[in-house]
Amino acid sequence: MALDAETLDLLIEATRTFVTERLVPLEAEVAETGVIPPQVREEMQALGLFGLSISPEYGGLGLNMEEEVRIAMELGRTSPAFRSLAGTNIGIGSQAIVLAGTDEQRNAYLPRLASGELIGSFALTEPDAGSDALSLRTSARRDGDHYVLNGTKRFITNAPIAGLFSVMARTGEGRKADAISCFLVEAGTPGLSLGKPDRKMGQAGAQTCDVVFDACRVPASALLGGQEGTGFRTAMRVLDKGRLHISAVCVGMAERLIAESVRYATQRKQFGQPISEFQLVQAMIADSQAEAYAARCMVLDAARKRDRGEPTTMEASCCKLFATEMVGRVADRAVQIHGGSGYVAEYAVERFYRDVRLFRLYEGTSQIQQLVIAREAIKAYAE
Ligand code: COS
Repeated sequence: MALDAETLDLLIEATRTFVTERLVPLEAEVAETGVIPPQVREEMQALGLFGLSISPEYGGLGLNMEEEVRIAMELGRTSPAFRSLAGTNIGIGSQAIVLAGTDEQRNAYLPRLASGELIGSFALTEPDAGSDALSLRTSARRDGDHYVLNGTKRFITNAPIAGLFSVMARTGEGRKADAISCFLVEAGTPGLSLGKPDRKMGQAGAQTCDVVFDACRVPASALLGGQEGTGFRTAMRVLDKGRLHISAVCVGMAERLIAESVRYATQRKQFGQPISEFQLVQAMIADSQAEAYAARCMVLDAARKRDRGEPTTMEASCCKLFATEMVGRVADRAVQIHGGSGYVAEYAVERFYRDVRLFRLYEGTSQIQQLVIAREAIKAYAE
């Protein structure tokens, strides 16, 4: 454990209280306006949520993976937009620097990412390179002491508020990992511009847009780790961790959906009794509970394995596949238990049903997780 048990319990408790008392009451407003009130960001900063996974050396809490997923489960119990605000700093927006940055890069950015003063964003996906990340086209051409970036990144989480982008760009030819490098590009660099905010099916308040590089010049010191050709493998390692974190968020959301379902089912009466007394409703609650518990166990097991320093590429994908599909089924049952009320915006489950759809898509679709799992399993069992 990176924290002693008592401190971890206090942090979990503080996060739970913050979620329940502060964030849950704001859910409807954020869904309506698409804006998270600025004070919420400050309160999340004060709790240390932006720096969960960044070492104390740089001002973070330095949680290990088990500790991080336990906090992510708490954050999962409310609208995913809140988690998303700190999510890139905890995960994909900081971890490339943690894993592969030079000392100068770590010193320059990690303290401000850990405090939440700076928002980090991860720019891998492109209009023609989604699941097939190796085929990305954004280029970085060396020009003396600089690189010049050209290309478009798509669906970039937190881009509208980001101060720093980890950008995967091509420094070589061909569909191979060695051809891709990672650059740390600051917002405001001439040649970097943003598209208009995406209008999404759900997760209002979580902001995404295109990031466009048009002859964007960055100093050679912006090359992550000072080494060309390592960006793709770093991105994959970042995603191995991110997929576990997202799985934990899905566990928290599933538990919230079950709580909403039980609350409704015990209050709603039909045929002269609460609908929770009907076995067909109970079956839906039972299936959701069993599946959420299975996902919780998987995520904790994979996180502990990662903390022991063992490879967890396959386990992370197993968790991402199971937990994201699971929460989709749980949300569907939650709407079913709510009946017609589950289809109207007054009830949280209507919104969560739309929100959770994204989990099966970002940080690798379910189909990409299947592909990774199958490859790793075939390798392991063939040995
Ligand atoms: N950790 C470290 N290195 C990894 C890795 C991992 N988890 N996964 C792949 N690599 C390395 C491979 O070892 C390989 O290196 P070598 O060239 O030295 O052999 C290299 O990266 C290329 O990998 P691979 O040959 O497996 O590439 P493929 O195109 O066949 O598959 C997938 C790569 C499909 C797994 C990858 O593109 C992917 O995850 N796509 C989804 C992208 C995604 O999640 N997007 C979400 C956007 S970010 S929110």
